[in-house]
Amino acid sequence: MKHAKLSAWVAEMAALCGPDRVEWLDGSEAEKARLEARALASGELVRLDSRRHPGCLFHRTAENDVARTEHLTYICSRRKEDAGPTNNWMSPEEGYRRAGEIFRGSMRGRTMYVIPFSMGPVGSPFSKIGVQLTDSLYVALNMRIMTRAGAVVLDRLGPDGEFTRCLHGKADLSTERRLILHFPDDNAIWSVGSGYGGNALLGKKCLSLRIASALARREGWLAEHMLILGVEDARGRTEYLTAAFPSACGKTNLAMLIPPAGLKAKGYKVWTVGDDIAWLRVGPDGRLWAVNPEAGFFGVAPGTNSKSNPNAVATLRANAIFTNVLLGEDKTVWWEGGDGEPPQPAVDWRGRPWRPGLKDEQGKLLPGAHPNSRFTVPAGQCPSISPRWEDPQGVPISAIVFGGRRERLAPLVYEAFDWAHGVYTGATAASERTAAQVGKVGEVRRDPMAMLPFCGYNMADYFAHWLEMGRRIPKPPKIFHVNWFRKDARGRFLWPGYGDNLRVLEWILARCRGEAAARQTPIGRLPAPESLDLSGLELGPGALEELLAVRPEEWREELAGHKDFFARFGDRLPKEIWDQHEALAKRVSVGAPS
Ligand code: GTP
Ligand code: SPV
Ligand code: MN
Repeated sequence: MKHAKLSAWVAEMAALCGPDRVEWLDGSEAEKARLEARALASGELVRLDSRRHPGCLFHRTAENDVARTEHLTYICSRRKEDAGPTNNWMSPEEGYRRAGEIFRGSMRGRTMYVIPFSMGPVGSPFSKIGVQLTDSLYVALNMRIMTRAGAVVLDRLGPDGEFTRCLHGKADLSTERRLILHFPDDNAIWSVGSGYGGNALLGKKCLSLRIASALARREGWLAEHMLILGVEDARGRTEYLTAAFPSACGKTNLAMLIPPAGLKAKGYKVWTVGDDIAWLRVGPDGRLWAVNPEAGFFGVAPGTNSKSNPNAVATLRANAIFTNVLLGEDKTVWWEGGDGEPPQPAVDWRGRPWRPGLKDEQGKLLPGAHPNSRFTVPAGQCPSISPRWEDPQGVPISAIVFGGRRERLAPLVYEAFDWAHGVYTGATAASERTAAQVGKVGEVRRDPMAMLPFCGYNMADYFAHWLEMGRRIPKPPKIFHVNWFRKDARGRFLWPGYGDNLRVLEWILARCRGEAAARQTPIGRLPAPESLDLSGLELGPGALEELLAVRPEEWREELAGHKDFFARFGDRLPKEIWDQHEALAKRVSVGAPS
């Protein structure tokens, strides 16, 4: 079936980029073998040991290209104010011109792959179609894992279906000639000069969050940086929740949680629906329903081991692509916080010889794997994958959880008083910067709904849209805030995290059913002393009190940060956000006992 607009666009982009060949991908197994063989021959990919890592590949990106580059990421809306103060903006004309100059002739000697893909199960009412053009085999092979790609999508698109036009090229991979541009008014994405995940796999953050969030606002739904999981109890009842944490703050781990020994008797089972992105719509029953638009996981490797995340380790047994990890001469891979001993001899993420304990000139320990090294793997291989993960209708959501990485202040968990307060709680979430983005690691920055780098329009309008959604959902989920990352004075985590986080989810879901007890505080409802099940858990002395402490004086300081952040939006910020701000200020100034 011919789609005239699609053919014309591909021809136009090929004329701009000048590839030697244009190849349409069909998604078949034969095609996968062909692409892999080509990438192995060129050295772009390395085949791993077939016994230890069957079907797995290794790739190293350029040293200057190992994380998303937010300072080179732009929203090219027609009007600057529509991008808002938290996004970089460029006019569409300037964007097309500047990126066009970099793209021009950049694919000479290369093949341009045409990848039709669906975000969401093909044919689901939630789903959106994109077509990505790329000169990277690594990107093409990753897109085949992360999305539903190939001929079925073209069939679905028909002769005149809508699709997001996604142009990607490596060019010379220089940061001087790198731009990640979004054109929400044109339903288009142009990304040039990077081969790294979130910059280059355009179905992920670019389409499913930045472009989709703008679409979602127009169409009355939500595109969010959230995992989706189901908790099944001993009686076989499954309840679902979504959670928004910033990059590298625990979404993949929570989505694949294994119940801790102490809760074993209760017979819980956690089902993974998605680990990074959720698209949410109001269902016919008046509840909020969610699908995971992705088909694979692009997860953080360091820290993944058979104790912290056994499901991820099992998922990674085969057919994975590992990026920027340590590579042994024996063609096995390893990362800091991974299982077993690192292979020797081995080369690090920069391609240099590496051994444990190796230090740089300043005496700093050098890691073998980059802190943002990643794996790509089909979601269907995950032992905890939900039987409903590809349900075209999605799953019904009982609770929405916001969170971040905060050493201090934010307690382990609290419940918002209502939807509007929940929106305020999400909008004021903050987190310490991680290695998933270029910049100073550890610095606290506000990251509303974990969407700061991913909202494709003015965040003031985004808050208004969230408030509006609350009015449009007859049976809205309850909203919560969690923080697994509180530390004691000596810098140790107060909460064990990982599997033990189920204890918090248990309280959250019980609250949604009106079952667990809570204590009213100025910031929200916290677990009443005996309402968290801590059986089998040994916390340090005073740890629980500290984890559940709410200190009005600390919150008064935090409120100043909220105010500074919101002031950036000027008149565009919904009045309800200021109302919530004032109400919170009043509650903490009264100084209710902590
Ligand atoms: P993105 O893929 O970047 O969006 O990240 P993510 O939110 O999926 O984060 P992920 O689950 O990959 O975890 C990132 C890091 O946080 C890893 O090093 C984990 O080991 C660590 N981590 C995850 N959950 C917990 C937890 O409950 N407690 C502690 N202390 N660390 C955690
Ligand atoms: C994140 O940074 O939130 C990720 C990885 O999930 S990336 O695809 O690079 O955005
Ligand atoms: Mn993410």
